Formats: sequence, structure tokens, C-alpha cells
Amino acid sequence: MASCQVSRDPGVGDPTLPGDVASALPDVRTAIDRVKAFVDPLLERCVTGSAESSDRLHAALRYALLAPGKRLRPALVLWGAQACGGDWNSAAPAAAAVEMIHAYSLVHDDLPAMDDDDLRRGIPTCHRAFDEATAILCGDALQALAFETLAAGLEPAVAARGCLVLARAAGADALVGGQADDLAVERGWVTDVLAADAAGQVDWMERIHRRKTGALINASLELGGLTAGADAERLGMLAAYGRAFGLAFQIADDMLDAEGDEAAVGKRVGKDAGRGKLTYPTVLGAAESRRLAEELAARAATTVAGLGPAAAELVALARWVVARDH
Ligand code: GRG
Repeated sequence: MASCQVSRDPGVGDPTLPGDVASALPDVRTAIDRVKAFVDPLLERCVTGSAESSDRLHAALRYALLAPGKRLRPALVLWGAQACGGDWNSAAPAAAAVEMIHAYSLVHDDLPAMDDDDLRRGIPTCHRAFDEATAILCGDALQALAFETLAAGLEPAVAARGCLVLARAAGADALVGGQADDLAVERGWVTDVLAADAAGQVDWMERIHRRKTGALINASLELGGLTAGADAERLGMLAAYGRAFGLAFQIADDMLDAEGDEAAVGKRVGKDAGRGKLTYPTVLGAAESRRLAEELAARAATTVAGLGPAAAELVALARWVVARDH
């Protein structure tokens, strides 16, 4: 498949960005649609099944992986690669792999033992559409498939490095650990954070989200950079972007839970407050949460603007993430 060029809307001005980047900012929805058009057929090919497939599990895998998500993490892989001079085809296995880890985490997060949700991406959650045991196995299989996809699809040295990056991001000190600590507060297994002042609670939330949401976002960007052969300086810029973008994304997610529209968001909203969960709006208030998210998004945009017009999608995404309604 030929490398996919993302269209740009010229004329969007921003005095904080270099002129060549500000004048090349694309429309994010159009850009994300192009990512979906590139990634969804790849995902489809990864879950065609075989003579050895278990019918029910295979149906659950397709259901969870091909459900209509935003494909933000694949976008970060592809746009990260592009920003470092790489092409989408070389980054394609990594784009598919991060979406598999993400899809698995959503399936397991929705389980009765965790968030107990019945709606995800606008459709019944995997355990509702199938059953709990199948949903657990589906998540397990998606996780293994992610590493198979990386190992089989990338050149060996990049694959080895990529598997390490993804394993760390998905592991006990990152995605899983962040989820464990989030549950620990919600279930009352740790209580000192509830007695902490606002600054202490913000520190705790950052520590959770850096791992639960941020690690996979950063891994997506790093994988994109690796497939493009990026040097340490460019990888560092992607990492700085990811740290600021990831937190802005999480704050926006908290705001959507507090204020968003269920039909647009595609999942139940208002659940966080009902469970006494620590969130940015509950700790900082809506206005300060929005200000912080906007500051972080602006920081993310400025960080990668130095990579020039090839990073225009990343810049535009950072600006969009705080304004999104889903
Ligand atoms: C079960 C190990 C394990 C981890 C679960 C992903 C996760 C950790 C929990 C999901 C709950 C949540 C609201 C997380 C914060 C932000 C987030 C990851 C939102 C979902 O990502 P989007 O908005 O979803 O990119 P789509 O459906 O568009 O892909």
C-alpha cells in the first residue's frame, strides 16, 4: 500500500507556532478518518481467524478490536513516524499492535470485577455482548496478538526494541499498575490520598494516569519514531509531546465523564462522581481543569512544532484533544 498523505487546511494561524507549521495545520477529523481508513483494514486482516480458531472467541476478538474507536493510538504511531521522516507502511504493524493493547485494556476495564460497564464505543461491552469468560479470554488473546503483530511485521532489530517498549508500557509498572492503583483508591485499599490536600491528590492522579493512560500514548509515539529510525533528539521531542498530550487527554476524559453527552461519548458518563473517584474536575474544579488541559495541550503542540510541517497532525491533535466531545 502506498504511504498515505494527510491533507492539510492552509491558513490556520497561531502566533505561538512556526509559520510553516501554523499554515499547514490539518482538520483533525479528516486526518483521523484517514488513519481509520488505513488502520481498520490492517486490524481486520489480523483477526481473519484460522482453522484453529475458536468460533466464539474469534467473534469476540473481532467485536472488540474492530469496534468504532477513535484509533488515537495508531494515529500517534503513524503521525509520530511521519514527524520523524518515516512512512506509514513501515509503521503499520506498530499502529495495529497498540490498538490491540488498547482494545484489550478496554475489554478488561469494562468487566464486572473492574468498572462494570455495559456500554463502550456506543455498543454493548464485550462481556455483555458475549459473556464474562469470553471477554477475559478475548483480552488475553488481544494482548498476545499485539506482540505477534510487532514481532512478525517489523524488521528484527526494530521488532525487538518495539516489543520491549510495548511490554513495558503494558506491564505492571505502567498500564496494569496504573489501573491497579486507580482501583486501590476506589475500593478503599489506600486511604491516605483521600486525606491529602489538593496538591497531593493532583500528584496521585498524575502518577496513576502517567501509567494507566500515558504509558501507551508514549509507547505509540516512540514506536512510530523507532520505525522511522528517529534519533535520540527526535524521540525526546515525541516523549515530551506524549507526556503533555497524555495528561491533557486524561483531564479532557475526566471532563467528558463529568459534563459530556453519553450519545457523543459512547459510554456511560457521570460514573466517576457516583463512585467518589478522584478526578481532575472533582479535585481542581472544572475551570482550573480546563485551564490546565489547555496549557498542557499548548505545551505539547509547541514541543513538536520544532519537527516542522511533517508534525502538523500532532500539533493539530493536541489542540483538538481539549476541545473534543468524544
Ligand atoms: C484493564 C489493564 C487494564 C487497564 C485498563 C484503558 C484503561 C486501563 C481504562 C479505561 C478507562 C479510562 C476512561 C481510561 C482513561 C482514558 C482512556 C484510555 C479512554 C479511552 O480511550 P479512547 O478515548 O477510546 O481513545 P476509543 O474507544 O476512542 O479508542
